Amino acid sequence: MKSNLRFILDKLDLARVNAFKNIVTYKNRDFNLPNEIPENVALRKPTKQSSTAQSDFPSFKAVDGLTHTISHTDLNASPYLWVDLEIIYNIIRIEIINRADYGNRLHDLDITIGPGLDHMSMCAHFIGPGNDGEYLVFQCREWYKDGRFVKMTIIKGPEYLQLAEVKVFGYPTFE
Ligand SMILES: [Ca+2]
Repeated sequence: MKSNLRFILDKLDLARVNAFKNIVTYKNRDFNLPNEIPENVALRKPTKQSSTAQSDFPSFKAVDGLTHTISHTDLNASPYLWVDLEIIYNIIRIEIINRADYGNRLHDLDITIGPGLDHMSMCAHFIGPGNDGEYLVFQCREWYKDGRFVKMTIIKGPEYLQLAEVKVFGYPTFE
């Protein structure tokens, strides 16, 4: 009994390691958080993608709050999708839910953040490839970062960018 339990625990640990092996994450610095829990500030915000494969897969389906709907570009050299949060937020983390199939198309993904699309800087990079339906959590290398736009770009195409959901958690900046 005891050895079976140990085996299960080992498998769980291995699964956890595999799930996070590619994620760049830098944690914890002194920062006085507001009292509220951060919200998903990307939900139903404006989006755009480099192209749209079919009318069933527009970019807004990456932020519609539903995991069974996806955005899906055509085969592009550097396919991208961005979301406009509409105001500047202190971005705490970004969560991406990969498509339930063809998950290995998600790889070499730059996640950039900035006040404008012409002023973007690196938040995190996912080497991948992703697994089907994988739930990925990213923190920016600088732990938190101010930004209005969040952009996902596959930098080693040609590839399709297909996202079930993108969530951005943060607080409005207080200036
Ligand atoms: Ca969706």
